[in-house]
Amino acid sequence: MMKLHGFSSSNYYNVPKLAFLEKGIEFEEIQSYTGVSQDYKPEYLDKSPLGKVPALETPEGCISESRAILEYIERAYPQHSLLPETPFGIAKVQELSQFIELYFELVARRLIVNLLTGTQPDAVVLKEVEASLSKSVVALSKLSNFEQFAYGDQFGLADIAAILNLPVVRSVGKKFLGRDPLSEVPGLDDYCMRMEQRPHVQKIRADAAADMPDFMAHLKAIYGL
Ligand SMILES: N[C@@H](CCC(=O)N[C@@H](CS)C(=O)NCC(=O)O)C(=O)O
Repeated sequence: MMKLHGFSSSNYYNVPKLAFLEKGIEFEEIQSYTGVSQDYKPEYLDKSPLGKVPALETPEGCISESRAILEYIERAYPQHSLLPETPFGIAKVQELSQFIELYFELVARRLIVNLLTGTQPDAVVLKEVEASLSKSVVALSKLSNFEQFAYGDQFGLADIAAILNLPVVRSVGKKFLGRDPLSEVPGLDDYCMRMEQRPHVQKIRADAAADMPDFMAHLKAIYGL
């Protein structure tokens, strides 16, 4: 059975986890927290060279990077496909997924430490984050109207990207910008509410909430946060 290494309050870990759940593939979860180095669980570096979460242990070896892991899962388990049938459709789903990760998640991530520790962000960084998110919000509505799913008429990889990578943007917006930038994207709030009703998304959220105290304790122990 595939072994998925990581922790349930990590959005990146939850990307392949949700793909496995939606496809109905059995997998084993192996808890691995961040902070890996030569001094802390160095053996994990053989699974994920930068010590990042997630890593997937397959019978042929390990794969790191959530995008590569998704690619593997989709090809190894074509049932309940998470991609459209046409080359154009596949590219559009990848475009949207990458867009959400690069221009929303990675931007908001700059303030994650402030979010977790309750500290005020650096004013320059905050300004940069706000400017980037404002631009991305306008652009996102050109890629999806979020009418039914993020792309097309069935649940897929773009939904996984949206469901897992956008919540941090809301949190950062509400906490540090005094507004939720995502509410400015037409259709997105209703779409998110619909997605939250999906049973596997609810499992992801419940597991994340259950893991959070342990993850916070880990951060305190390893980084003194
Ligand atoms: N590009 C990576 C990003 C993974 C990532 O940043 N994961 C976080 C946890 S949510 C992590 O491992 N952080 C620790 C670190 O960057 O050292 C992927 O898609 O898998």
